[in-house]
Amino acid sequence: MNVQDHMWLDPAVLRPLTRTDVYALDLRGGEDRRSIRLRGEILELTGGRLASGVGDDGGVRPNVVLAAGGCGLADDDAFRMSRADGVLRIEGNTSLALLYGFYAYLRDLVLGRVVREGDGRTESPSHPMRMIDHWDQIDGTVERGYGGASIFFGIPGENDNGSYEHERPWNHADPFRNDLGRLTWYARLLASVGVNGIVLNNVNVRGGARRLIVEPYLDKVAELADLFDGFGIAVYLSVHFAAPISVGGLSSADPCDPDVRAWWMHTAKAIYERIPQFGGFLVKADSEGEPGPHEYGRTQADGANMLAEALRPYGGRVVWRAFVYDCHLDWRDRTRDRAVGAYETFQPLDGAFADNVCLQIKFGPVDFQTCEPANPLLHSLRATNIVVEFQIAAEYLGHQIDVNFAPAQWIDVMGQPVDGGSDGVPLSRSLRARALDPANVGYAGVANVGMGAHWTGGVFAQASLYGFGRMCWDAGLSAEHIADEWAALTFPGAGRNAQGKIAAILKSSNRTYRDYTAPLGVGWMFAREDHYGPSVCAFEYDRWGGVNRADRDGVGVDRTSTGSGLTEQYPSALRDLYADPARCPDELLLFFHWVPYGHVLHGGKTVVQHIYDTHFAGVERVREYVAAWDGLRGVIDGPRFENVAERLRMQLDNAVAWRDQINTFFHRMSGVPDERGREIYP
Ligand code: GCW
Repeated sequence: MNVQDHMWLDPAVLRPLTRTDVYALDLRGGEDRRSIRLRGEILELTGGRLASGVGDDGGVRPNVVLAAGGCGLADDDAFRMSRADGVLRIEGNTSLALLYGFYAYLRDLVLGRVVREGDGRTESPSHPMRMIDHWDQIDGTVERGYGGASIFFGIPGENDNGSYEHERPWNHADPFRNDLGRLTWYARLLASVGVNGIVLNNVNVRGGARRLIVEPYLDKVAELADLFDGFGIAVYLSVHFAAPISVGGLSSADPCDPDVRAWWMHTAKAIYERIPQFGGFLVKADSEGEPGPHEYGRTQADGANMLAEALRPYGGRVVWRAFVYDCHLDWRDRTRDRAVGAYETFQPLDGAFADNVCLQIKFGPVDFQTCEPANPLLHSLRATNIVVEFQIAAEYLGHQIDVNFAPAQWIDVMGQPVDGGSDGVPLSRSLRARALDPANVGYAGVANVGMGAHWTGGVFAQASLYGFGRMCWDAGLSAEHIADEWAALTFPGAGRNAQGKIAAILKSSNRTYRDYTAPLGVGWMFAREDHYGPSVCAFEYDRWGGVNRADRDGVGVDRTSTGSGLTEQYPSALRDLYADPARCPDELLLFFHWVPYGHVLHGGKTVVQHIYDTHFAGVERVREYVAAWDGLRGVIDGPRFENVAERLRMQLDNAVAWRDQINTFFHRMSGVPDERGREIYP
C-alpha cells in the first residue's frame, strides 16, 4: 500500500488511532511541533504538515483537549468542539464520540475550517445505524465487486483483481486473508466518516460462508470484531436462513419449529460468548432463490422475529432485507412488475416485527437503478425500524469505471417528504419517529472496496464511499458540499483550482451517466450478465418483466392502475403526481408511463428528441471530463492521474456505445429524425 491508497485520510497526518487511544490523548511539544501521545506510541503533528493543503499559514497549531463525560449531550456519538483561551476542546460522552470529534478536527484542518475563539459547534449523527455491507465471499471474490478481491477472505495474491466468479477453490482451514494491517486502515477510514457497523460477508450466503457463525471460524471473526471495535464499528454476519439444515443438520428451518428456534438460540449464545460486541445478523430470505420463511408457509415477520428472539438477550439486531419480489415474471403480463413486490409483502406486516429487527429496504422499488423514485415502503411504514439500503458498489452505475458520484442521487431521493406533500419531513429525517426502537434505524451501503488499486479500482469511486458515510452522519449535507470535501481531502496538495475541477466532475457525473443510460427513467437497457454497457432489449422479453416496452409508437412501463399499480402504493400526494403523465416529473415519466414518442415534456421537447439530445449531451460531457482531467497532468500524482485518465477513456467509449445503440434503436422504432440532423446510424 502506498500513500494514495489511503483515500481521504492522509497517513502523514494520522496513524491508526482507536477509540481507546483517545482517552490517553495529550498534546505536547514546542511552538510549531506537537505530538500526541498515544498508548505506546508518539504521533507527531507538526504545524507544517497539518497545514498542507490548507494554505501557507503553516504556523503554530492550537492545543487540543479531548474531554469525556459530563457535557450534557444526549447522543453518545455526538461531540462538541469549541475554542476558549486558545485551546480547542472536543467533548463527548464516550471515547467513540471523542474519536469522531478528533476526525472532524483533522478534516477541519485540511479543509481550512477554523473554530474561532469563543465559537463552537455540536455534531450529532442523523442516523444511529451507519452500516457497510460487504458482498464478499469466502473464496475471496466479491459479488458485484469492482475494487478487486475481498479484503477479508481469500488467499493473498490470488484473484486480487476480483473477477466475478463464485465457488473458486478456497482454503477451508482458514479462508481469511489475515491482512490485519490493511483492515486497520480500512476501519480507520470508515470511522473517520462515522460508519459504525460492518457486515463481513455476502447476503447470498453460499458454501462455506454458511459456517462463519460457528467454530472454527468464530475465532477469526472475533479477531476482526476486536479490530473493528477499536474504531467503534460492530461486526455483523450475513446468515443463511436455512442454516439449521445446512449447518445444524436439522431437517427443517421452519421458524415455528421448536428445534429450529433452539438451534438459533444456542448458536447466538455461542457467538456472543466468543464475541460480546457482535452486532447481529443480516438476512436475505425468500429472495432470488435464497431460502426463507415462505417455504414453510410463514411470514417474513415470523422468520425475522425468530432470529430476533435469539439475539435479544445480547442486544443483537436482525437486519432483514425487504428485497422480496417475484423474479419469475412473464413479460407478456403487463399487470405484474417486480417493483410492487416489497410493498405487497411488507406493508401488511407494519408493526409486526420485533423491536430489534431492522427492515433493510433498497432506496428504490426496483433495484439500485440510476433513476428510481423512493421505495413506497419508505413512505408508508409507520411502526417498523427502517434501514435504507444503497449500493455504493457501482453495479448498475458504471462499474467504478465511469465516474458516477451516487450520493447526489441518494440525497435527492431521501429528500422527498415522507407524506409526499410539499412540506413534510424528508424521508432522511423521518426514520426515528416511525421506529419501534429509534436506535435501530439508519442507512446501509453495499461496499465498493477491495484489494485492487486505490481500494475502489477507480479513484473517483472513493468519493461515493466517503459520501455515503457523510450522508449517514449529516442528513443536511448537500451532495455538492460532500464532493467539495472529498476533492480537498483526497488531493490536499493539488490546490483549490484543481480541487474545484475535480469536484465539478463529481457533481455532474451522476446526471451525465443517467443521460446516456436511462432516458426519462427507463432502465435495464444494459448487458445481461455483468450490467455494464448497452444492450437495449437484453431484459425485455424475460422473467424480470418487460423493462422498456418500446414499440413503433411509444416507450415506457405503465406502473399506474392500468398497469402494475405501483403508483397506488404511494401516499396520495405522490400517487396523484406520479399517476398523471401531465404532472409526473420528466425524469420519471417513462418509469411510470408508456407514452407516444411525440409526447411533449415539461421542458417543451418531445420524448424522442429528449432521448437523442441527452445521449449526445452525455457523450459531450464525458469529453469535457477527459479534457478537464488532462489539464491536471502534473498536478495530480502519476498513479492516480493515470488511473483516472484511463478510466475516463473507457467511459468515453462506453458513452459513445450507449449513445449510438440507444439513438439508433429509438430512431429505428419511431422513424422520427433528429431535429438537429446529427448522426444517428441507420
Ligand atoms: O441487483 C441484484 C444483484 C445481485 C444481488 C441482489 C441483492 C447480492 O445483481 O448480485 O445479490 O441484487 O441485492 O440481493
